[in-house]
Amino acid sequence: MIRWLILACLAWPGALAAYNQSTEFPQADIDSGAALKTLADQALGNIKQESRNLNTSTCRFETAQVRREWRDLSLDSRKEFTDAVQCLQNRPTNISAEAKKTFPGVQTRYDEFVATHINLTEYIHVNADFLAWHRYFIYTFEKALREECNYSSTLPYWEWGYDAEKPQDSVLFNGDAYSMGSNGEAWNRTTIFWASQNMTIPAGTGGGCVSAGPFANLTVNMGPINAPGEQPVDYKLEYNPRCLQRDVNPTVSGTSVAFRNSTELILSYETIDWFQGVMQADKRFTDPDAPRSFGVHGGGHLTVGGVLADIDTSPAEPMFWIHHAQIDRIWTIWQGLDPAKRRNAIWGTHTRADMPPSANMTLDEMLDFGFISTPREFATLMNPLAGPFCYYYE
Ligand SMILES: *[C@@H]1O[C@H](CO)[C@@H](O)[C@H](O)[C@H]1NC(C)=O
Ligand SMILES: *[C@@H]1O[C@H](CO)[C@@H](O)[C@H](O)[C@H]1NC(C)=O
Ligand SMILES: *[C@@H]1O[C@H](CO)[C@@H](O)[C@H](O)[C@H]1NC(C)=O
Ligand SMILES: *[C@@H]1O[C@H](CO)[C@@H](O)[C@H](O)[C@H]1NC(C)=O
Ligand SMILES: *[C@@H]1O[C@H](CO)[C@@H](O)[C@H](O)[C@H]1NC(C)=O
Ligand SMILES: *[C@@H]1O[C@H](CO)[C@@H](O)[C@H](O)[C@H]1NC(C)=O
Ligand SMILES: *[C@@H]1O[C@H](CO)[C@@H](O)[C@H](O)[C@H]1NC(C)=O
Ligand SMILES: *[C@@H]1O[C@H](CO)[C@@H](O)[C@H](O)[C@H]1NC(C)=O
Ligand SMILES: *[C@@H]1O[C@H](CO)[C@@H](O)[C@H](O)[C@H]1NC(C)=O
Ligand SMILES: *[C@@H]1O[C@H](CO)[C@@H](O)[C@H](O)[C@H]1NC(C)=O
Ligand SMILES: [Cu+2]
Repeated sequence: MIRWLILACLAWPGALAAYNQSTEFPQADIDSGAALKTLADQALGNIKQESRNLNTSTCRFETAQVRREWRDLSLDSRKEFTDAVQCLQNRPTNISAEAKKTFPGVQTRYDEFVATHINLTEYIHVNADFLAWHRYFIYTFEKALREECNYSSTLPYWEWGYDAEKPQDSVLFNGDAYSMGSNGEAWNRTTIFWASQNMTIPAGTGGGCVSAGPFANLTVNMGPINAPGEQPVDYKLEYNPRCLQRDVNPTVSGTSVAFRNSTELILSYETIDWFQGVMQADKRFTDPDAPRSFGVHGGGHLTVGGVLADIDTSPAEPMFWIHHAQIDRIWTIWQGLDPAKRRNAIWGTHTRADMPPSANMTLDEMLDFGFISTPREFATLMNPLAGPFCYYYE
């Protein structure tokens, strides 16, 4: 069958090429990242083909923007990114005096993103629009960097697999001028109680404030809300200036965001309910007898720990954008391996894990983006090469 399809393409060069998807890999290739690379390449080939078939007037694959892995950026490009993030953090907010009453924590333009995410947290996680909402959320951030801070490039992504074994030794956290800032200062903890999850988790290698590199002096203006080991603020949008804490955690990364974990996520699930459910460790899709997993989504948040582990407040941590670019990339690869079936696949309701119970979402609904954008139709956010978007991952 496969051979027939390839022959068919050779015989009629103008005919549509069949979409490709490998499903079997040696374990060694899954663990090394070679399988994920193959899947990413196949998905990209399919996406390119799909985009040609779609032939929209607004986005051509050939001229689309390309998002790259952090390590594929030159040192100067890495610094251009962190400079642009700092620029947005230093720009004033222009929310109204009226809005300021409900959102007193918003001090900067950057905080508008943080407050929007805090405010909508219960309606954008473990529900139907989690992936699409975050795709557009990080896109508007990338756009703000370009339009308001003269950033000339695209959002980088963080391939967790490279760092899963020893994230504390990653070039991302070495604390030099070309990093994302250092780990937090070492706190001597072995476990941390995570009250909102009623769960004790293994501690990481830091815990305190980021001490070196670009975000050493960053002031986080809101939270903590659901952070492991922290007492939550009384009102979740209140002004509570504090340092950026990190607790880079090899125990979590080794078991939740290794190449094996992201690759198996992509290979194991045919339908969006399971794919997004396992990605977020949604209890409705978790085998209670299996070893505990945070999913690659929670796993990335907890690998950095500190502010990034506080799901509500997490966009206050600059790692949020490149972690979520990788989440978006993993979804893009999964969609791209079978675009005919997966491009517009959604499942779920409006509320987190359907608590309280709410109606199923539909693609014609408008999604709320708070301070950062007028509402967008769900259906327009399903393809990175269509709707408002025009990018792919390399
Ligand atoms: C599928 O793989 C074949 C063989 O490698 C290749 O010729 C073809 O272009 C691929 N199709 C797409 C859509 O990428
Ligand atoms: C794509 O659309 C343009 C007009 O928008 C048309 O000129 C071109 O021939 C189309 N290409 C294909 C491959 O259909
Ligand atoms: C003020 O906020 C609006 C959105 O609420 C945005 O479109 C506009 O660019 C902002 N203006 C400035 C100067 O930041
Ligand atoms: C962006 O570039 C323009 C034109 O060079 C300049 O006027 C503006 O101040 C720059 N903005 C920032 C935030 O650096
Ligand atoms: C860390 O805590 C352990 C157990 O409480 C203690 O034995 C050890 O001396 C502490 N190390 C440092 C560097 O504080
Ligand atoms: C928290 O978990 C413990 C055991 O792990 C359980 O006994 C307790 O009832 C739980 N508390 C809540 C509020 O769910
Ligand atoms: C942080 O701020 C302090 C005081 O303003 C300054 O001495 C220090 O160099 C800054 N550190 C970094 C990494 O920017
Ligand atoms: C994630 O991958 C690691 C390393 O291969 C493995 O030990 C772990 O069991 C995986 N976790 C899950 C939930 O499959
Ligand atoms: C919501 O979606 C589920 C799963 O697709 C379906 O079983 C259920 O009937 C739907 N509920 C309503 C009220 O349409
Ligand atoms: C805050 O949430 C409410 C209700 O969930 C919503 O109507 C409003 O648009 C949100 N505002 C912002 C700034 O996110
Ligand atoms: Cu989020």
